[in-house]
Amino acid sequence: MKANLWALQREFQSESPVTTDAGRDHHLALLRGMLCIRRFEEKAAELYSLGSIRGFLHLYIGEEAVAVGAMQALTPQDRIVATYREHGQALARGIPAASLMSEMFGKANGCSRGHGGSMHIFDVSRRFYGGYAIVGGGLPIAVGLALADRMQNNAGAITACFFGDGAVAEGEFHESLNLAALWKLPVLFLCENNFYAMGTALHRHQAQTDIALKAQGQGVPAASADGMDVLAVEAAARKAAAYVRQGLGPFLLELRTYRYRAKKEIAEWQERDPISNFEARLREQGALSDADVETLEKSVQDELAEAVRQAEAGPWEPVEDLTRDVYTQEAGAR
Ligand SMILES: Cc1ncc(C[n+]2csc(CCOP(=O)(O)OP(=O)(O)O)c2C)c(N)n1
Repeated sequence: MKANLWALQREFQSESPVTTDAGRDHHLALLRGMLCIRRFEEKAAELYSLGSIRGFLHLYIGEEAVAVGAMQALTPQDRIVATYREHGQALARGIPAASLMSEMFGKANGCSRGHGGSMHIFDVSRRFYGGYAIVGGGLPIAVGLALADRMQNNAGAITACFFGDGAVAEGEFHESLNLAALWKLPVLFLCENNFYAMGTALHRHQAQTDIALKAQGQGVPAASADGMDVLAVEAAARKAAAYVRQGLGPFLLELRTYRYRAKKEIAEWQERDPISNFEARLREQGALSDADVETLEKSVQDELAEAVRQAEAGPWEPVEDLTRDVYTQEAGAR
């Protein structure tokens, strides 16, 4: 059994991840998805500096291909657990920008009624279970959700768990992978390796920097893909999700990406920017014109302008709701 798992892993790694046979509409949807995240984050940074958004704000600029590509492999029945840098996953999952922006303003019309803010985006109707400020905190939650699906016979549903390379330093990472493998639970672990735990380089906090190898140590097959290439992410995520869906147990996909930070590195990584590169590729194929780009930009700008309008106009939570969701309410009290 194990031998087959490692063979699957090699197959992932030797794959040349360039294209899928998806049509032009699909490609434009991927591009729009990434563009929407980029523009949303730029807007959020601006509104943060104006004081409209307070608390913490962790942006996803540069990593858009990971959220958008991976989300293609998931169905509405699947569950998603993310980190504190989760605006991208939330938008890619279909949480409306207005609901997200209102949450970041702390307004009652936000998806977590303004109680969560940027790091605690939650939307049960879309099976989006956070948003965790605790590094690695989402992994055991994901394993628990997958166990619940197993116990409730929700065959075919999988739980996708996004986490950063910083989380592999946590005991929870090893404990979660071990239990998921031991009980063959349907968890798709998605490691967004941007090579930094916020500001600490991977090689400065890990003796073993090969994350796929760490997964193997816990009996979880793993593979790596180019997280700057949305089609490569989609292809790898589809394959990994199909494996997990068969009931063979968890799989870990490491997506190598970059969040723009150090000046020297920014220049190098910007050449691999997931949006401008994908745009250039579609243009080369004659699948994208200037007019298309203008239309996409305009539709994203309109959507975000409306999101900000709703966030600004949204009501504050009434004082009476201060303890709501803190203590159990009596039945019918809501
Ligand atoms: C359990 C825990 N320890 C420490 C922290 C402080 N902390 C906040 S972000 C961070 C690094 C996280 O790195 P990574 O998961 O790679 O995410 P990135 O910021 O690179 O997206 C740390 C250690 C925390 N939030 N939770």
